[in-house]
Parts: sequence; structure tokens; C-alpha cells
Amino acid sequence: MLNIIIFGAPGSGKGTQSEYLIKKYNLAHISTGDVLRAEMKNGTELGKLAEGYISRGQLVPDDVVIGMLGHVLDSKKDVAGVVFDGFPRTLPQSNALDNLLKERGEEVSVVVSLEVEDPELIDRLIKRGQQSGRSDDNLETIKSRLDVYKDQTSPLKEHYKNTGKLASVKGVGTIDEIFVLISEAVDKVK
Ligand code: B4P
Repeated sequence: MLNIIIFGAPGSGKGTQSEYLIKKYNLAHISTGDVLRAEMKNGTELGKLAEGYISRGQLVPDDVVIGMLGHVLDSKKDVAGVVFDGFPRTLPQSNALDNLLKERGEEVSVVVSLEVEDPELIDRLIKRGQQSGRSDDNLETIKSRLDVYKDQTSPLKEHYKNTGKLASVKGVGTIDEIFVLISEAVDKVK
């Protein structure tokens, strides 16, 4: 199975490129951000809990997200592989993913890291906020999300570099141009 982690700062294009990946390689898509937003929309206990963290630009606690991921993964049976979008975001999440995949006789195939500078990230998210109305796409929260990414998530790059799974891709350019680079990285491990 092809298990792709699409990794990067908020606004780096993870969600956008995931849509292309699932179509080209016929994969399932797990976006923890999408799952949490659906829970918020449905007003579930999990959604209410997540809302406080997301609106402040903080990460939802590891145990909550890891438990949720396990359930979602169980619902994706008989697939050619999975695109993990926005998960893992911390070292404990990365260890949990390794274990969840191992239990299923699987492993991470490749970690595609989209590299985009802060001013471009801020610009993209402000623009999206004007259309989407997402509670976390405002300047103050975007700055917190970028700080959280630097402190808690970006260290994972070193971790995946050490395992030989990291493929860094320039995330600036047209969506199609970036997808060509991502496909090259994926085709190497297919
Ligand atoms: P996510 O939904 O994952 O949001 P994100 O990291 O901020 O990235 P997003 O998907 O929005 O942006 P993308 O890179 O696709 O998470 C939201 C929140 O949920 C987190 O802050 C956290 O609180 C919580 N959460 C989620 N997962 C968690 C976890 N594992 N652990 C704990 N908490 C978790 O960027 C897309 C934007 O850029 C779009 O507007 C797009 O149109 C634009 N774009 C894309 N490519 C472009 C290009 N080439 N040029 C110009 N614009 C481009």
C-alpha cells in the first residue's frame, strides 16, 4: 500500500495537493483538520472540545487526535493506500501512526514536505479566510498557527529525514507545477 504523509505549514497547500494525489493514485484521504471541522459543524462533544483549540490556533491534544485517527483509519478498508493530510503534527502522533500502520502490516511510504515561506502562507490563508469564513483564517490566529508549526510540528522533518522518508518539495508555483514535483517523489517509492 502507498501511505503518503503530506506535510507542511498551514497554507502550504496540503489540502489542495491531497485532492490531486487521491485522484491520480486512487487513494483514500484522511485530513484530521476536515474531520475536526465536521465534528464542530455537527456540534459533537469532540467538536466542542476541538473548537477552542482551533480558534486559538493551537493543536488539539494528541490523545484526542490519535484516538480519532485510529477510528478513521479503521473505516478505510480495501484501499490502495492513504494520504495523511495534517497528521502527524507532533512526535507522539508520528509514533502512534507508525504503530497503527504496523498493526496492519503497513508503513509510511514517503513524507512529502511542502516548503513555503511565511509571507506567502499568510497571504494565502488571509485570502481563503475572506471566502471560507474559517474561524482560524484571521491574522492573529494564523500567526499562532505558524508559531505552533515551528515549535511542535517542523521538528518532525528531522525525524523523517533520519528515517530516509522525507521528500522536500518547493511549494511555490502553480498547483500543477507543484504536483509534478510531488508525483516524482511518490513514483520513486511506488
Ligand atoms: P488543517 O485543516 O490541517 O489546516 P492547516 O494546516 O492550517 O492547513 P490547510 O489544510 O488549511 O491549508 P492548506 O495547506 O491546504 O488544520 C486546522 C486545525 O485543526 C489546526 O490548526 C489544528 O488546530 C487542528 N488539527 C488538525 N490536525 C491536527 C492534528 N494532527 N493534531 C492536532 N491538531 C490538529 O492550504 C490551502 C490554501 O492555500 C488554500 O486556500 C489554497 O487555495 C491555497 N493554495 C494551495 N496551493 C497554492 C498555490 N500553489 N498557490 C497559491 N495558493 C495555493
